[in-house]
Amino acid sequence: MTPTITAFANSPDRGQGLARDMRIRWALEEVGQAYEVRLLSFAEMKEPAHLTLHPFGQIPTYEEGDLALFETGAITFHIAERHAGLLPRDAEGRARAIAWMFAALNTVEPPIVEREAASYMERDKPWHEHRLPIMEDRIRTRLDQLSARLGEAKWLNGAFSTGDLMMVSVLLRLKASSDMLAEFPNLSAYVARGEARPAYKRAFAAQLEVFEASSEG
Ligand code: GTB
Repeated sequence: MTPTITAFANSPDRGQGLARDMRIRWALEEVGQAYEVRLLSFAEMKEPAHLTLHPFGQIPTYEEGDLALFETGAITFHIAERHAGLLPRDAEGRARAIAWMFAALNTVEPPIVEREAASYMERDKPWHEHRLPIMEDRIRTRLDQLSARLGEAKWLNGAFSTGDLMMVSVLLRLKASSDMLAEFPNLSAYVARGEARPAYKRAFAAQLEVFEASSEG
């Protein structure tokens, strides 16, 4: 059954691939699963029809027959469990890959999102210039630790996995809004390896097409 995901009809990132539907598109491309996309306006995301799928009125969602999922971690995990290619076959390797996925979402992404949100919402506040270096230090600590763990390895846990997919996605968000990633050459190269994957490129092109179509109209 072809799953349907939701995405922004007008993504604020103008097709840079930073909205979270990109992670799901990438996972589906990695496993070779075709999918459909339902585009939503901001207003539609808050309407009852979408709220039954996503209690917080956000994108992305994932529908496959009777199954409706929200949260990129849960959706990506579901895809990785149902198809070969995103999780190691052995139980311990799978557990480690899943740990990296959670690390991306729970440990690395929060300080990145906090800095980004503050730059939108607190930029004009008197405390912002004092808080910004504190937030950036928090991010740097995580990058430093991640860089030390990755070392010269290609991926975080042997072969490319859902843990890398999520970590690269999170780091790309930082790369789009700061120069911090460039301070860590092995992490920059890691992200570039992710972006070079054919599945990533297909997913990126698909979401860019949405932006291009909306700007033509
Ligand atoms: N924890 C959830 C998940 O992982 O699925 C978070 C989902 C989420 O934040 N969705 C955002 C959303 O629907 C879109 S991705 N926001 C609308 C709302 O909450 O009302 C976040 C995002 C948006 C825009 C950019 N950008 O323009 O660069 C990047 C990321």
